[in-house]
Amino acid sequence: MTGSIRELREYPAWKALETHYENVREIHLRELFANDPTRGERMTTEAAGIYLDYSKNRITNKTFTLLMQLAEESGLRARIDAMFRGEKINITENRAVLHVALRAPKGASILVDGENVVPLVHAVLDRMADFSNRVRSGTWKGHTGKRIRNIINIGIGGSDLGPVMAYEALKHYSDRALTFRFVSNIDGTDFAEAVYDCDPTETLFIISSKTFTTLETMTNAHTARAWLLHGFGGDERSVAGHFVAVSTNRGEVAKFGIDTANMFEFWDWVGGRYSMDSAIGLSTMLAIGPDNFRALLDGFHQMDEHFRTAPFESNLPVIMGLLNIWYCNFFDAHTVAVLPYEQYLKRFPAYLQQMTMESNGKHVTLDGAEVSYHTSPIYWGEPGTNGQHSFYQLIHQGTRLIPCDFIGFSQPLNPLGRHHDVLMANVFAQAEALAFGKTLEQVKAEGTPDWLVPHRVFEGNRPSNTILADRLTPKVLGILIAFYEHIVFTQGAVWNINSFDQWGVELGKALAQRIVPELESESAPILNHDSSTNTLIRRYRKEKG
Ligand code: G6Q
Repeated sequence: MTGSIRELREYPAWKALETHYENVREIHLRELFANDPTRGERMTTEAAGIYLDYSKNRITNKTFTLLMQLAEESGLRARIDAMFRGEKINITENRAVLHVALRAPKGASILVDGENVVPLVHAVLDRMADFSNRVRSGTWKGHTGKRIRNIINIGIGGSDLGPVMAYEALKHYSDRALTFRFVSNIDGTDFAEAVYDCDPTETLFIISSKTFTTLETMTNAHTARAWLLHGFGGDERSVAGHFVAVSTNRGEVAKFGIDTANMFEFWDWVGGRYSMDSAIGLSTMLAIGPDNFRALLDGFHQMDEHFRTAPFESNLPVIMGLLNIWYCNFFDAHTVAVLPYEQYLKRFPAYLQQMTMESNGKHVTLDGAEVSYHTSPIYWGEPGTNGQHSFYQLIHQGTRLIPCDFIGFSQPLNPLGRHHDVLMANVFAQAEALAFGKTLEQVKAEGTPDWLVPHRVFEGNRPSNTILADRLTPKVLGILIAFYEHIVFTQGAVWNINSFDQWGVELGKALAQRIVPELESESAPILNHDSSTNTLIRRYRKEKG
């Protein structure tokens, strides 16, 4: 694969960036803007309904050119093409990576092992639409003939975070006659609270699990089954009207007792964290209806096409991915804050945490060699303006460099007096304050007593991107998610890592399986862990009563 032969740090562009960094690291954004009055218009780009202002980054024209050169040298173009062609770029699991096929229009052709998968995708979408229409209209009845009022998605990780985020993000478009809940945690509280006020005769469970073997999901699914049966006096026939499954594993679904006619399929070439636009999005479709779901997919597809075809210099995800590399690998920034100024996007940062960090939190290259540079930064965030009254202090005046992505919309979904103008004023003000700060002279000129002056200085020069779209519609949400998916892809390609496996979650899972019987056994078990783990287990056993 291109890029795997030479060590990243040996690329001419990387070496040039190292030298260039030393020349530009001290340059202040104040200077960059003062020397180029058109910077704020020039360093912007727009595609698929997204306007990106990247002018408040610590870059010059030369930085931009070198980053583009880095993308070329690391074989990004070939990697993009390989993904869209359905090549098995997830080499450690020998799988294609084709979330882009989930939103390809009818009539497109994407081959996996010689089979066009696009018709399969559309067949499942049509079944999902039919099912959603029946539930939403009340034609689908529960066991006692009542219509469904509560929908509970049981899943975890990629089978939960996307559905939760999308439900919250698109609540404005959802059917308010239906209540949606999401159970993920094996902590019994999650399930108990989800069903607290639900009537089993009006409740539908969606068991969402690619493998249908995940410990948390299967435990919650069995608890849900028991809860339902309890409500129906043990009548096993009730399961059919109240359980559906989303999975790749027909055998396990049948074993659980769900009629496979009520199973919605997806495929091993859809990674969990890239699956919210597959049948894993069934809860989303139930909430917003098939037409809105198709608009969401169309949004994804528009960004896919932009990523696939646009020259790197105007390619939104490529630019953003490279800027992240600039800060992560040259400025040694450890994190990226994603700050949506849109209350409906309150779970978007949590969703991005998995997408970015599970994808690019890797320590070896595709060849298995230890990397000699940092990979994924830590992604985190909260909606604005709430974050401003909490952690923004550190971003403005702390000792760490935290590049920020501000996300805002021109039109509110709930227009209320001045609210939206004030909200957006804060987006622009925060980015301005971070970039330009407030100098010692300015603070003094305000008549601040000398002893207080240093506390009130903002050094500025803190980078941010401002991402604007017109309105949070299903389509725009799709565009935004695909935007970040391809940012992650760009980073992973340059770092020459596999963004599509997640072996790092295995060890803890295996150790937990070993410890469960040690906690449950009647008699004191022989413990062979380290002294800390042994002591913790003994203390827990003693105290749990
Ligand atoms: C995502 C991961 C992981 C996965 C969950 C749930 O990319 O693979 O978060 O989605 O572990 O897995 P199942 O869908 O198989 O239950």
